[in-house]
Amino acid sequence: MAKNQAESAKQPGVPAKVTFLEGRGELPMIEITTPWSTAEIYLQGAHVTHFKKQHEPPLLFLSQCSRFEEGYPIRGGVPIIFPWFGPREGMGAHGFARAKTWELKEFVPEADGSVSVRLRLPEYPEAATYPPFELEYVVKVSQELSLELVVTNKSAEDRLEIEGCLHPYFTVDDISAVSVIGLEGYTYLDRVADFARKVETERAIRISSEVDRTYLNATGNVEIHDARFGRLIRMEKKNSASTVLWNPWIAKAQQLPDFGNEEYRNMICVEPGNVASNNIALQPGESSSLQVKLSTAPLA
Ligand code: TA6
Repeated sequence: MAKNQAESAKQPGVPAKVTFLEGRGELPMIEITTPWSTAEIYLQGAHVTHFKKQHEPPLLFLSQCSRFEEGYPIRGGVPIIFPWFGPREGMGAHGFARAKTWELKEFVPEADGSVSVRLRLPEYPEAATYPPFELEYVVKVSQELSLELVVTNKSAEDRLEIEGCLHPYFTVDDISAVSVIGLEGYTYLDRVADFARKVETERAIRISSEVDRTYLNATGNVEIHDARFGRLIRMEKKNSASTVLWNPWIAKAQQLPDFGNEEYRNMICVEPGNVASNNIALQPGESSSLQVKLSTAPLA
């Protein structure tokens, strides 16, 4: 992997570093090192593929079988789902933003040693069926990983209706020792039961089969407790009315060409967004900012 040493943060005494290089599949990638953590962002999809705090397992799961090819979504990390969630006749699932090359607008080494990277989705033909919009993404790397997806309706007269979601794959030691807390009481669409509407009754959700649930009007924060890693992953979110919970389990894992048959054991997706009946409608000039902060702590 050829490394071109690029700018490094010029904050006296703050060893933050931003390097631009060719990542896997020769796709352009940004490598970030802060005093607490490392991260990687591919320009394809503005895709955060790696975040790891020192002395901890990686926060994000990346499939060993992921393809790194232009136009093909990367499997793992944090895919950006926009402007639609789920399958769509004749088009890629989860919208086109994750398969397109984004533009790096700026990176800002902060005085505290963290680094913020701002990216923008350029105009692409696939967006022609929507009113003109601006889509920007800010990734802040520190002891935590903070993500903000901002969509603005640039039309002078048309309403912009979209679904948006951040689709993080979290690394877990073994899914059998994981519980998800914070979704109790919310109504969800159960994709594995033909999108039946159900109410979550579990305070601590355990995974022992395929789970694919869209929790609606679910504005609360979520925790993932990983008993084997002894780690708690906290997801604090703002301006997100939906949370999607997904683990493919055995059969679905075997159907996914870019996902290892056994990898379902080491990942879980908890996805903050605004999807289904929580989709976003913006009047001309309006913006919507989906924000999520991902942090970890020892599991008491
Ligand atoms: O977020 C859950 C989900 O919609 C699942 O149904 C599954 O399809 C997953 O996303 C992955 O989608 P992808 O298009 O990346 O294979």
